[in-house]
Order: sequence, then C-alpha cells, then structure tokens
Amino acid sequence: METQQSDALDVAAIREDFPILQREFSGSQVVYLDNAATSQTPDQVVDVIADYYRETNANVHRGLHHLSQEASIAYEDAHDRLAEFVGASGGREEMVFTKNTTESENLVAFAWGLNELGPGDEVVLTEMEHHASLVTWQQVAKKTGAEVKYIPVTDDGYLDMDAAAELITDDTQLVNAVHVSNTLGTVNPVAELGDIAHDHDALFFVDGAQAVPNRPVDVEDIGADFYAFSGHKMLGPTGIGCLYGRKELLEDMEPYLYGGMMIERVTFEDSTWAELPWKFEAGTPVIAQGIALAAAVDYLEDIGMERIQRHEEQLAEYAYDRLTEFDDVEVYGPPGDDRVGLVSFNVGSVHAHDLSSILNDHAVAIRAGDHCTQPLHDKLGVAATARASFYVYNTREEVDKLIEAIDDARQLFA
Ligand code: 7TS
Repeated sequence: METQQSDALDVAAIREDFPILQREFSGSQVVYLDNAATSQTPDQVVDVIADYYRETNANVHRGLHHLSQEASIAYEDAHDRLAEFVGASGGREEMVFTKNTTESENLVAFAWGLNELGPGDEVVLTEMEHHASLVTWQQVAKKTGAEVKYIPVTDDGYLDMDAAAELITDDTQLVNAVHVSNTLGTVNPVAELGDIAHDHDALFFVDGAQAVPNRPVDVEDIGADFYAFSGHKMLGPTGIGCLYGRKELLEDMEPYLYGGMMIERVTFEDSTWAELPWKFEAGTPVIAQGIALAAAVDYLEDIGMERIQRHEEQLAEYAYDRLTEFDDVEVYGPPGDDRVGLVSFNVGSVHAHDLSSILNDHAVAIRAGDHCTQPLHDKLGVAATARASFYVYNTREEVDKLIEAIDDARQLFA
C-alpha cells in the first residue's frame, strides 16, 4: 500500500513494525480503523513478550532464584516506567497494575466507594461515561444509598460546564469523568473539572482509556486523585490496565482483592497488607503484560506523544471533512478540528451493523454498536453508530478507502 509521510509522523516506517497491517481479506489489504476498541501491537512489544517467556519467566516477589529475581525487577521497574509516563512523581507506589480500565474503575468504586459512601452522598459522572464507570458507580450507589448524577452533554458534544458547576456540591464525594469520549471524540477540560471537584472537597477520578494512548498526560497537572487506563489501547498487550492513585489515598484504602502476594503477615485470626502498590495486586500478577506495556511506552515515547496527538488530529479532521461532504451522513460530537482521532457517524437510515458489514467486504475494519455508551446513544436518539478510530499507523489513504467503502454502501442502500 502507498503510504504518505504525514507532516507529524513517518507512518511508512511505523507500519513496518506492524505485520498484521499487511494481512489481506478477499484480496484487499486490511484497513484497521478500530483502534479505540484495541490497538495493534508492534514487533518490538511482541518480542519483549516472547523474550520474557523464553528467557526470564518466573513468578515474582517470592523466589530467591535468579529467574524470579530478574522477573521481579523487570515487573517492578515497569510500574516506575508507567508512573513516569503519566507524570506520577510517587513512582511505583502510585501505580497499580490491574486487568484493564474496567477493573481499575471497580477497584476504586469497591475499595474506596463502598467504604466511604452513604445516604446523602453523591457521585457525579458525565453523560458520556463508558459503562466501565457508569455501571460500576450505579451498583456501588445502590449498595451504599448514595446517588449518581450526570453532567449533561450539549448538542454539539461538549460537557456543559455551567451545569457541572451547579451539580458538583458539598454533597459530592467523587467526580468521575472520561478524559476523552470513546463515542464523541470530545476532549474534556479535566483540569477544570478537577478544580471544581476539589473546591468541594470531592475526589477526582479520570477515565483515561482513550487519552493516554494519544496525547501527553500528566496526572498531577490534571489534578487527578485517580486515573485509569488500558494497555491494549496503547500498543500493549491485553490483560493489563493501570490505576494511578495518590499515595495517601491508596494507603488509606482497603484492598480490593484478597489473597496471596497482597499481604504482609497472616495469622489464623487476621492479616495485614503489603506495601503499595502490591496491596492492590492479589495473586500472581500480570507479569509479562506489565513488562510488555513498559516496552509499548518506550515505543510511544520514541515517536513522541505530541506528534502522535497531531497525527491523530489530522486524520480525524480529514475523516470528518470527507464524511460531512455526504449530505446523508450524520457525524456526532464536536467539529473536525476539535476532536481526537475518532469519528462516530450514521449513514442515512442504514443500520451501523449493516454498514460495518459492507465495509468489511472492503477489508475496512470499523466498530458498529453503542460502544458501551448506551445512555449517551439514547440521548443522541440512535441505537447504534459506526465508528472509525485512528492510530499511529493509519494514513490518509486509509481514510480515502473508508470513504470509498461508505460511498459504496450508500449506493447499495439508495
Ligand atoms: N473507558 C473508556 C473511555 C473506554 O473507551 C473503554 C473501552 C473503557 C473504559 C474500558 O476499557 P477496557 O480495557 O476495560 O475494556 N472502550 C471500548 C470501545 O470504545 N470499544 O471497545 C472498547
């Protein structure tokens, strides 16, 4: 495939690291535009996983033998690397490895929320939350008698910050907001939201699943008390997520899962907990995944997060402009020059699933459905949207292929 050099990135060179992008279906090379669901993994990260299992594999924290020591050091260092990547100055003590963003959300909701919330307390979310936070806080609210409130989304896809200032009150114990919406592509003013939360002594929890992969993130500049993200959306493996938490908060919190590895001392009567972050990592942890995620971070930083952000924004703006040329295509969310690298849309009365299936005939991989934001889709008045999402290896030519395939679908359904 012809690949042009974007003014932000040398995409042709990057694509060499992703052999999966050479795959063909029915004679067409795959155009992978489902990166908001999961990203591809470069050879450099695959090699780290393979090398780990070939050369180092052992359980961590327990063994006195060489292999266990090597694995332990690499695994612990990976925590420092991830902490540094998102600006957590406390290092590994502020960086818990989980399974994914969803588990990071559950960790805070159950380890903190279940113990701290009660009747009269409020948790403020946004109408553009992913089910990972929305469903989780709903359940904890039910168990504790607390109430969940939602900051509205405006018609053009932004958070209504005036409403936020009204909704967040001294009854608010925690505000949980997506940094970047996986459906609208909106980048939320998280630092501003954090200030409002803190003015009312509420904690501020950011779901960064769609932000950490594509922009520089500094949890301390944002003022986040907790910040969650997933490895598999940022060139890392599946099965690992991260939870940044301010050290004092994590120290005060009860564990989330109990068992081996997270204890200091156990008697038949009682137990005490290991130091941070191990107190929150019960059982054999995500060793290979953690080490590989640190390698993914090296890969991303070699490219440069500002450049990745610019590349994605350029692709999204181009896709937005091309899509809005069709008068029967509705695009959701902010204008093309003010969004991250994803575009959700519908074509006339064609169901998003049918559209996705026709695009698949052209080997164009997009997502169709509610993207785990059903209440937001209710608000948009649609059951489903089609979504194209871009990453470091995508090109303008691939956006052109997307548009050609959509045009084909339009004519088929006309
Ligand atoms: N939060 C946001 C903003 C997300 O986009 C996702 C995943 C999650 C949380 C959950 O991440 P997980 O790693 O725990 O699954 N979003 C999507 C998506 O948009 N399509 O597939 C998964």
